[in-house]
Amino acid sequence: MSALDQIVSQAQKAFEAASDAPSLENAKAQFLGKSGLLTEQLKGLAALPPEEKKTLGAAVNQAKQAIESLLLARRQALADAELISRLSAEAIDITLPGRGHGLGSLHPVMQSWQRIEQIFGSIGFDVADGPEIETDWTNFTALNNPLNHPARSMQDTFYLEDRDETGLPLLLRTHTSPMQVRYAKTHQPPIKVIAPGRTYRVDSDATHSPMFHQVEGLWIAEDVSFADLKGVYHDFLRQFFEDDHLDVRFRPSFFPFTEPSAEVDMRFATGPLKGRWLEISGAGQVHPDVVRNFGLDPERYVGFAFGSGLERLTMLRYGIGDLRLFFDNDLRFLRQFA
Ligand code: 2NM
Repeated sequence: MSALDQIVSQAQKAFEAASDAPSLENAKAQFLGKSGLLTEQLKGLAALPPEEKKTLGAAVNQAKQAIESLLLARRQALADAELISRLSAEAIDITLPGRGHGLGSLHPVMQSWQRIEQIFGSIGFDVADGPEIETDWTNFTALNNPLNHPARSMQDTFYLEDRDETGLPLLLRTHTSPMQVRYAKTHQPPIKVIAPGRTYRVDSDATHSPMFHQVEGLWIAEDVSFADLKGVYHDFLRQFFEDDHLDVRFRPSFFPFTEPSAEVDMRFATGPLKGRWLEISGAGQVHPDVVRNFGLDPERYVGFAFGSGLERLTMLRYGIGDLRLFFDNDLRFLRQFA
């Protein structure tokens, strides 16, 4: 074997022995580098006579090409091996079934909200929706709340630092009645509307949450009476609780925005709570001053209003004993209503 052939086969062995790219580049330097074995051969040519220089030169060049193609082949082989090992290390099993997405479901309070809209919608009530940040006038004054009423105190109402155009601080609505005011001022009688929504009071214990839901109803026309209120509300409760024989009673009470006013109690005819009177709502005939604040003539228009807590209605419907369960986000609780 010629010296050149020996160098080529030495290079082949060195390249084979290189197990990664850096050691292959080191091996390349041993043969093709500045003082590599083949480079030394080329340097040796200079001293030879022209004839020998020509033949030996051609042979050295051939050997160089052979080494270069061995190098390229080895580089490719190492790159392929690297790719294959990365592919198998990063492999994912695309035949595994997916984890799936939970569908989710409506919170029980929201289910009550929808039920109530459906029931009142079926007897011609519109649904009003409006701001949760309210003015002093719509939340209190228009509803006949005197300026010194305790509900207006900072102990009961969340006030904002921003003020309205009259200079009074804005507030988080303490009931949905301001929505009734907004609706009545922008619609002509007969007005039949419910206003469900979030309300806020400075109150937090086992039976009070600082945010809670209310639904209020309002019916204003020339000829509605307390008898209509009793009929509508009684019928609503029977439908909502799916108890056709549920009883309702009205007890005299006081609200600034209604006169006369009543507390509404109900009594199930069936189920675990059967036979016990339960407070469920407040109601009354809308006070003439409030009708006037709606922009209507109280000599011509009368009507009634009522208000109930959605949490309370929902607890009674499902037999839930603790208000705080609604706000804990515990899936074990919520899944029961999915
Ligand atoms: C209640 C009880 C009684 C009520 C009054 C009005 C309005 F806007 F007409 F004045 N809306 N809702 C009302 C009346 C609310 O909640 C316990």
